[in-house]
Amino acid sequence: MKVFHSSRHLLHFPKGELHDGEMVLPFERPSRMEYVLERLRLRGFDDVGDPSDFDPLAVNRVHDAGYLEFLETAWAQWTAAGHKGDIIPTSFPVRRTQQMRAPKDVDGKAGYYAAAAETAITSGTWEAVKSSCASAQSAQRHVAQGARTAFALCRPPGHHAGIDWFGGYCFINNAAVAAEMFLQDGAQKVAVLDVDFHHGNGTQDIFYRRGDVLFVSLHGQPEDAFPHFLGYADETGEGAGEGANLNLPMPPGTAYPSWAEALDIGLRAIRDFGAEALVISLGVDAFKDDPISFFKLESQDFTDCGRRIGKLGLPTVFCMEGGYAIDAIGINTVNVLEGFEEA
Ligand code: OKP
Ligand code: ZN
Repeated sequence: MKVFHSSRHLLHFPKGELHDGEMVLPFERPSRMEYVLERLRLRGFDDVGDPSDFDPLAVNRVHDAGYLEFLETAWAQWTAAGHKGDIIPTSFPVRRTQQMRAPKDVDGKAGYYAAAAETAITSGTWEAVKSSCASAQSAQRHVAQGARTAFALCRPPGHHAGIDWFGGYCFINNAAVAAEMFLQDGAQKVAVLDVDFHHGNGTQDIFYRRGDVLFVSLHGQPEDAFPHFLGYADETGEGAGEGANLNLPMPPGTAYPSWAEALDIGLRAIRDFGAEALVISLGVDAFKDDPISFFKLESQDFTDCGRRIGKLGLPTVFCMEGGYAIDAIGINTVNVLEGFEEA
């Protein structure tokens, strides 16, 4: 299995994350990648390469132009305005009951485009974000050219990035970009399966009114878990997208037997939908020791999960999302890939 990864992710390293009322070392930190790379090496995944250049085309099709311009220019505006720390949004246009506008001031603009305040933007964030997306794009191209699968080791992750918002450590929705590229290449129907512990609210936002992409997400129920405001089972899509959104929320303490039942429901939906290609939002924070999640999956469960996904027999792109029990993130991630290859 080919792996795409860029060391340019190192350019994104916020000093802190606002968590439990304190600034802590971000859970989503650069060293996560080292653990995954080391495990890949150990298990013989030695075809690890840099992605080709970032291609804005499909990105412009899933994200808002003003939002992308904000991401690209935010740091220059922030420093020009004389601000000293990282960009951390603090004012938000809540529930936009009247039309609210993006301001010129960068502090206000950061809040306008933010879905949460734990995610900071730093000097190198945009470069890292582009390199992360480029890995997803190269993995998609590799699969579109005939490979069965490829793994995009993306950092920062993407599934909380909506049409015009960042948050939950995400800026560009890598999985959505890969799905969009399969459509551009001629697929009629594509599925995105999100196995990260957190609901992929950004991916849902992007495809909610579209019938060409089925979005399936297994996650901690929104009553109890980030991202809090979407992810309920009755969110099934709208208009042309009606029936093309499947949320499978689960309560605290969920272990593999019930999680795997939900996975099978999701996989059946993907088969029934007639997807020609599959993108996996591969977070491994459903793991029992994850510090910010509440499921109880064991490391060997990730192998079985990969096997079940592999049995679908679809061309499949894996995009790295979350996973914060960092000494296990490599084992759990590579277990999914090995299970997939076995199937
Ligand atoms: C990203 B991914 C702050 C709660 C915010 C953010 C979690 C982002 C998860 N105490 N937590 O889906 O793994
Ligand atoms: Zn997550």
